[in-house]
Amino acid sequence: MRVFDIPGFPNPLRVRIVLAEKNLSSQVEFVKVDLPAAEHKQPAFLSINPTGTVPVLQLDDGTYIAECTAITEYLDNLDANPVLTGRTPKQKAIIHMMQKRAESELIDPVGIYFHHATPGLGSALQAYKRPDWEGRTAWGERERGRAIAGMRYFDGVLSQQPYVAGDAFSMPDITVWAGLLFAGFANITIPEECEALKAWRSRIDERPSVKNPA
Ligand SMILES: N[C@@H](CCC(=O)N[C@@H](CS)C(=O)NCC(=O)O)C(=O)O
Repeated sequence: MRVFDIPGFPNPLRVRIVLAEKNLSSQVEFVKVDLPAAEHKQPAFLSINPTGTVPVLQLDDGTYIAECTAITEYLDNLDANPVLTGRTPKQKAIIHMMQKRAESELIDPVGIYFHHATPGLGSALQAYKRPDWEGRTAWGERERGRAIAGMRYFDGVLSQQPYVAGDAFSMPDITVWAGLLFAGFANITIPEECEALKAWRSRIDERPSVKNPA
């Protein structure tokens, strides 16, 4: 298998953590995509992922799978022992629900703020994402508030249970963790009073897969 990504970036890390959780790191070859140079907006990359984002997983038969959720589902089920995406109908449904919230209420708003209210990854990429770039947009600014509201939501969840989808670590924990990492890059800080979220993050920071992703 091959993974097209760039090391250290939040969404690529989601898949690299999954690879480490599933002991698959040695089975993957990484192909670096130069995001600041907008390589992912050129025809060659768009032909493998029309959305123009990383990561993308390439299977040995040539199939390309984009979107961290889909890649995680695939990797988690390879050994018929899905520990990150649920086994029972109820587990699967709750994980899916929290996964959607982790994206729509946290990591996606952070990404919009980063690319539409800050210089993001620089002018080469802004030429594709925001050809009219002049500075901050009201839309981008508003997403900052949505990301902070998302942090407060997950703080409430984590004050009631040890992990985002319940009693066990699963895919949405990885997504919320990556959302907080991305928020740090964008200078969005976790509100002081979100003690449960901060304590959870400290615990997740210590997981072997997070300390040593693929
Ligand atoms: N929903 C996508 C998000 C992927 C994403 O936004 N990746 C970032 C890297 S952290 C990216 O490619 N950004 C470049 C861009 O948006 O132009 C997924 O789950 O894979």
